[in-house]
Amino acid sequence: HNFTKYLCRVKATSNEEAAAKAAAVDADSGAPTIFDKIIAKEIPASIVYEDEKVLAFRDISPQAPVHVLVIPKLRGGLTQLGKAEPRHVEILGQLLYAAKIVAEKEGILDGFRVVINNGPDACQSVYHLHLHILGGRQMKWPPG
Ligand code: TR5
Repeated sequence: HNFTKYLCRVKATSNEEAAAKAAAVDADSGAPTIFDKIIAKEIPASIVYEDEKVLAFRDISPQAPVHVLVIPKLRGGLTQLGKAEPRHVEILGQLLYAAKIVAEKEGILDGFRVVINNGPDACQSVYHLHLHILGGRQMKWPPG
């Protein structure tokens, strides 16, 4: 798991890459993540928005002046977008709408980015589906 984070920050050798990807695949075990503890309020988070279905809180390692994560509260939930099924369509819409509410609250409606890192190749590090809402600075394209 730590290896994946390393890979996603620096250029790694192919051996390291293979190990990191293997670790990341193992990471999607469906086991509870740190985000379940945030939902349960067992560990603190800087909450920006919350309703019955979703929770939005500030990223602990912000990559922009505004960096908020939006997650589904559902238990036994979705670990990554790539595992979504038809039954998830409603929550997926709710997450995206919550992204708009967060952008509005944070005053970044003039420009913000919504990112979902899916799986090892995209440097997903927490296997509980989450949207990154980034803004408050000029964003660049293409992303890295
Ligand atoms: O890499 P992906 O796309 O999976 O995004 C996971 C995000 O979770 C990263 O941007 C991390 O900085 C963020 N993160 C990780 C932890 C954490 C957090 N954001 C808020 N609070 C957190 N706590 C308390 N613990 C974390 N391990």
